[in-house]
Formats: sequence, C-alpha cells, structure tokens
Amino acid sequence: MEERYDPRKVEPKWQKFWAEKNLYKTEYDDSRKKFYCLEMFPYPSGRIHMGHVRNYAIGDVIARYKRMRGFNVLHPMGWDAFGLPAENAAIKHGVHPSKWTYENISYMKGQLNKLGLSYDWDREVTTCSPEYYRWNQWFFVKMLEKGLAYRKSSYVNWCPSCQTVLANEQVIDSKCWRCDSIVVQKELFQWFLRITRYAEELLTSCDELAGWPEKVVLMQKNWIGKSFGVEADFRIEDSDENIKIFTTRADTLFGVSFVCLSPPHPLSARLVEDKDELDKITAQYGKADEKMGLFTGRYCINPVNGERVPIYIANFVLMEYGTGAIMSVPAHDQRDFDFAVKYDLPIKQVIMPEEKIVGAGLVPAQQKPQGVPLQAAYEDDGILMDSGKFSGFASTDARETIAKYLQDKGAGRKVVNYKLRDWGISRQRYWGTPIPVIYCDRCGIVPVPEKDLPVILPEDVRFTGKGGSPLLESPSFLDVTCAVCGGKARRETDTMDTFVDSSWYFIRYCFDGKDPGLDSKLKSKSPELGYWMPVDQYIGGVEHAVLHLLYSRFFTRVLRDLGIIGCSEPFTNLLTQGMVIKDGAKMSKSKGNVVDPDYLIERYGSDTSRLFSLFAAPPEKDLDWSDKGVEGAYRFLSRVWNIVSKNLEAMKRVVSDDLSTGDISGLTEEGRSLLRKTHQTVKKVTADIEKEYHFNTAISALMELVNEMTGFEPRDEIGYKVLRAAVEKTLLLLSPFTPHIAEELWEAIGNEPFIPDRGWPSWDEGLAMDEEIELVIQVNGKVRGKLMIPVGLTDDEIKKLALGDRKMVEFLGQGVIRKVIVVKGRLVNVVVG
Ligand code: ANZ
Ligand code: ZN
Repeated sequence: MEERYDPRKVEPKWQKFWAEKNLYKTEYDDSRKKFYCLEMFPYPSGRIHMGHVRNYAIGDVIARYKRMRGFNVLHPMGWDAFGLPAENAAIKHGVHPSKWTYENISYMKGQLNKLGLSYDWDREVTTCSPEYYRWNQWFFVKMLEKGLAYRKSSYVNWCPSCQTVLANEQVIDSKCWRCDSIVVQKELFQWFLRITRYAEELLTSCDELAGWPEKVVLMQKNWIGKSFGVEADFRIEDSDENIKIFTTRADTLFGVSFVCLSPPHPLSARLVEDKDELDKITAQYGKADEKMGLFTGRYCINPVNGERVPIYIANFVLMEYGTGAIMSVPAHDQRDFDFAVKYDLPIKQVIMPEEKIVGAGLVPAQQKPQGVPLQAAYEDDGILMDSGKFSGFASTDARETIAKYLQDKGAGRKVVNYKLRDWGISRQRYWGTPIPVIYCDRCGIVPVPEKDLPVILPEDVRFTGKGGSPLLESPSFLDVTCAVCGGKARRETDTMDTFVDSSWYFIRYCFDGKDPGLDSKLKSKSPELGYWMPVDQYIGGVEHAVLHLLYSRFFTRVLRDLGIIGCSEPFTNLLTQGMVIKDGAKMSKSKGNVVDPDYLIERYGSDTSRLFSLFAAPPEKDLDWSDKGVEGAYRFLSRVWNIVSKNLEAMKRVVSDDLSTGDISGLTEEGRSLLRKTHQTVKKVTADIEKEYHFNTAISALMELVNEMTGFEPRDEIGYKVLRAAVEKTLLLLSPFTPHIAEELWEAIGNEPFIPDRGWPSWDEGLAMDEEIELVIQVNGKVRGKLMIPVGLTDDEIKKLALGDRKMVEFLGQGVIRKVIVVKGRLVNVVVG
C-alpha cells in the first residue's frame, strides 16, 4: 500500500468499484426488515453547495449504518427538475430549459458520486421527464373526479408591461424583476387542490408526529391555524342584506367602530358608487405594507347595541379568510388601531386590564380608567367595560356568553375557521407539468382522458419573457379536439406548481425505475408501497418545514383514499439539519462566503469533507465553517492510514480476533488498555448514533481510540492481534462516515471488500468495563470519602475495603457501626449510632 494517504487515488477507485458492481442497488424483499432513508432531493441549479454536502452526508451515514445493522435499506436520489430558474435561463441566455436542466443534472450527479453516497440510482427520479409528470397528471384527473381539484378565480401578480404573470420571487420591492414596472394584482381563473378537506385530519394527526422536531410540528399546526369564533350579522342600513363578519373576539363587539369589506367581496362593488376608487383600492389588495381604506358612504347596524357603524373597503381584509369581512375594534386590535388613526375613526375601549380593578367585584362603568387616550391597542384579555349587560365579565367568558346571545337572537353563530387555504397550483409558466384539461365551447371543462395521458410539454417554443406563457404561442399544443363531442377545443396552458412534483416523489422511489409493472402499481395497492412506505427517516432543510411537508402529508392521504397507499403519514422521523455558516453568516453567493464542494473534494478528498461536516456540529445545529477543522479531519484520516501502513505486514500475519472470548492474560498493560478502549468505543459510537444521530461525539470517540492506537507498540503476536482488532473495528465504525478510506484499509489488511455488507461490530461488556471504579463512601447518608477499587469485587470485599480505609478509620473513631449497605458495587453507606 501507499505510504502516504492520498484520497485522489483511493476515492475514485472505490467509487468505480461500487458503481461497476451496482452494490447499492436495493431489492424489494419483504422477508427482511426495511429502512427507508431519504434526503430531500435537490433542485438542479447547476452545482451542489455545502448545504447539500451536509444534508447528504448525514443521510448517507444513517443509510450505511442501518444497512450494517441488517436492514434492507432504501436510499434513493433524484431531481426536483421543474421550476423557474430554468425558464429564466432560457429567457436570459437562450438555452432551452430542458437542455439547461439535464446538463445541470449530469454535472451534479457526478458531484454526488464523488461524495461516495450510497444511492440506488436505478430508482432515480427526474420530475421534468414525462415518465414522472404523467403521474402528476393522472393524480390530478383522479382528484378532479373526487372533487379535490377545482377551478376558481383568484389574484395573481401581474406585470402590465411584460404582460405576464409573475411568481412571488419575481416581484422585488413590488416591482417586476425584468422591467421594474410596478406589479399589480390581476384576477385569473386558476386550479386549486382542496387541501382544506383534510384540514382537521392534518391538524389532529400532528400529535402522531412523535419523530418530528417539536418546532416543525408547531409550524404545521400554526399554518393550518384552527380558530374558534363567531360569525355575526351586521344588517346594512336601508337594505335587508347582512354583512357577515368573522371574529374570534366577540367580547369586543361593543367596541366596534367600523366594518371593513375585502375589495373583491361581492358587496364591495354594490356599495361603492365610484368604481375608479374601488379599482384603485383593489390594485392595493393584499399589500401588507400600507393599509388603505375607502368609505362606502353606507352604514350597518351592530347587532349587540344597534349602533350605526360606517362600512369601509380595506385592502388588508382577505377575501379567502373567514367571511371576507371584519368588524374593526381599534382599541383592541393594532391593525384596526392604525387604520382608525389614519382615517380618524373613533377608538372605543371596552376591555380593561385586570390589574386596574379595585377590590374584587364587578367594575361599575364610572370606574373605568379616565383621561389618557390609548397609545396602542390593548390586545390582551381583561374585564369588559361599556358593554351593556356584559360589563364586568371576564373577556374569555364574554366570548362564550356573547356568542350565545347572538345565536339566541338569530344574529350570529359559532364557527370554526382554518387559516389553511386551498392550494392554488396553476402557474402561468412553461417549465412545469401541463395541467391535463381542455376547454370546449360546447362541453366546458373536459379532463384529458386517461388514454391520452401524458400531456407532453412541447419543446419547440420560444422564450421572450413577454406576453404570457410560451405555450400560448404553440398551436400544436393549444388546439385539440374535444374528447367528449369531437369539436374544436383548447388546451389549458397553465402548468402545475412544482410543489406538486415533490409531494409524492418518495412514493415513486419505492419502485425500480425500469419496473414494467409500474403502470398498474401506481394505480392501486402494490406490495412495494406497502413494504417501503412510510419513509423511516427524512432529512432536509427547515425551510421546507411548512409547505413541502404539509403538501406531502396531504398527497399521502389523497393516495390513501384512492386506495393506492396504506399509510397516512409519509415521514415517520424527520431531521431538519442546521445551516452551514461561515464568518457568522449563512453561506450564500450574496454574502460572498461560499466554499465550493468541488474545491474541497479536489484538495482534501470527499472523506475529509464528509467527516468535517459531520464532526463540526450535531446534525440539527448550525455548522460553523472552519478551515482548521477541515485540516484536522484530514490529519485524523492520515493518522488512521499511517497506523495501518506502519503495522501492515505484522498485522497481516495474525488472524483477526477481537479477543472477546479469548484469553487476555498474556496481554501487557497497554494491550489490555487498548482492548478495553476498543470495546468501549464500539459501545459509545453505537449509542451515539442510536441516540439522535450524535455523529460528532461518535467521531470524537473514534479519535480517542485512534490516539491510543498511535501510542501502542505491540511486542508479540497477541499484541498485534489486539491492534488488528482495534484497527478493524475502527474501520467498520468509520465506514459510514468515511467509506472510501475504510474500504481501502480494510482491503489492505487482507479482508474482502465491501464493508456495508459486513455486520456492525459488536462489543463485549466485560472487556469494555473499566478495570477500576470509584467507590463513594457515606456515613449516615453524607459523603465522607471516595476510593478507587477494582471492578468485580463482592459486597463483602467492598465492605472490608471501605471500613479499612485509613481516613474512614479515623472518621468513625469510637462510633458503633450498626449497618453497612453496599449499593450496586459503587456506593457504601455506613450507619453509625
Ligand atoms: C374583531 C377583533 C377584535 C378581532 C380584536 C381581533 C381582535 P385568527 O385568530 O387568526 O383566526 N379577521 C377575520 N377575517 C379576516 C379577513 N378575512 N382578513 C383579515 N382579517 C380578518 O384571526 C381572527 C381575527 O382576524 C378576527 O377577529 C378578525 O379580527 C380578523 F380585538 O375581529 B377580529
Ligand atoms: Zn366538447
């Protein structure tokens, strides 16, 4: 073997070996325990970054570890390949999104392979390929049949100069990313998936996500956002019509000073006379920065006290939430407060903080705080004031009481609301899955029949970035005959949100890519899905903690209800890894603090890159980049190399024997110590991996063992046996972290290659035990001394030692010993009277 560690020689050799023999291929085998380990698939942006290296290194350790523990491990990889950057590249540089994407994939796949990741590439998924997205379309058509997909009008960002819809990330400071025009809101018909049908189930089953970080579960719950409230009717003056408002604070009804409608609310157009004014405010709809209102000139009646309340149109009231209309209580809601100040509307306090109450009784109206006007809304709970017969109630009770009062009067009802909105999936762009419907003048909306799927995205289109989707200018795509009447029809030109692609890719991985039976297997229950799903360990960035995970949970349930899959939750355990930071900031191009993985691999090798990223921090914490740390990881691996190269010939002459059943009496003191350290290290590394994947402490334990090996000089055969056992166990334990060097040295000492098929090493409790332990001596329950004693003594021997200790003899003096208790061989309590 080479004297010096040179990863540039070692790593390509093993990558080639693994690939040629297709050693990471996985087979469905239901006689074996499975483990499905999944890392979030990357967007093929061009190159991988350190965040990917970290994410995939973590996943690879888990996959390799579980494999060595005897699981049938599924560990796949693929590409989230549709999306805006490809289209932007086409507009800017004239390359076709498909070419751009596939070239990036090919480069990045090379990078992943250089990292030595144990993927079964036969299951690779590329979401922009028709073999993949045809299933988006099939699921969509099924969802249409079930009423889970529907079309309605809603608002999109629109650039009036480019005449095109903009994604949120193409709107920069309210302006178009290309031409700097002010972006407006435009109403368009769009397709939605009815995720709200699953809102309650998605919420309650959050409690089953025991293997997820608590904060992620909380984010899921908050996003679903269940709230209990009241729908109250405010009758419009001089009309029999009501404005229905939704409030969670019925206790503040006596403090209402105006009512606001959302601009698109159907009543808005009827109550406002000046249509230009309404258009103006509609253009500002949904803008969080500036609150704007328009007085309609009309009034409505507060159902609790009959007061006349002015009706406004306000840009911050969302049409999609509650009823699209609110009652405004400036004294107790900061947003309403700001609005009231801006438009000079009354601010009427009806809740006061509890501390203000004198004595314990009710609060008479005249005792209300006088003088100083509110400087800001008082949003907390408290005691009602100026609220008619409800004054003096605690606000929490009043919410109930007033709700009931309204209900009895027939002017309101208790309701439950969810923040969760149906999922708008229409994107007016090219590089995505075509939505499989056609529009026929005679028959209306017609789903593309199953036999005509997939609807293929045409490649011969032009990219100008102006005038809407390129699909609009592709007659071969656009013009179709209606599947129902055979007449002329038009294809839908919108494509699907790319989140659809990532909502079920983990299900696609359960099949071999070339499985000819796939066609039927994805349409009904299959043994593969029953076996592999759910994912046992999912690993990825916390930035996907809300939408991607929620959509995946939704899709899994839809497929369950279509009879395709047996489970409801897709991911049993979730690990959200921390960020990679350098010089105190997240690594990013804009910060200019990026370290390129290619450079790192070229200079130090992928084992060092992996080891550093696993050693520098536990997976869920941020990883602080350090050049010194990388150097340190490299030196450590060099040390392992040197131990083997220095002792190679002698080690090769002895048989492998970890002495766990052998006779250790012939060992020197150092030999015994190394043997003990070896068994202790196996135990510790195993425990650290099992306990929340504490790879960093596992690696430090390995470093300690290697230190001890470095200082060890075997003198005879049994010495070399011990060294060989230490080296072999080190290589096995290291192999999930640094697979290349582990294979190389494993082979060098004369073993058959391919470590992942070896079992995980075991340890012997007896040999791992310390030779001496600390004995705590108490007198009448108080600690009076400590003593190092050999392990394995009987209680009587321990008693003798404890009582014979010189300090103890002095301490006990003339006292009478009534009892001596030995606890677990580690503590002696002497009871003296
Ligand atoms: C009066 C009020 C008084 C409110 C008060 C709050 C505090 P959650 O808890 O998130 O469900 N609201 C209702 N529908 C809305 C819409 N479509 N657009 C914008 N805001 C809307 O929030 C419910 C509260 O959000 C409701 O309670 C309503 O304001 C507002 F001291 O009603 B509240
Ligand atoms: Zn038709």
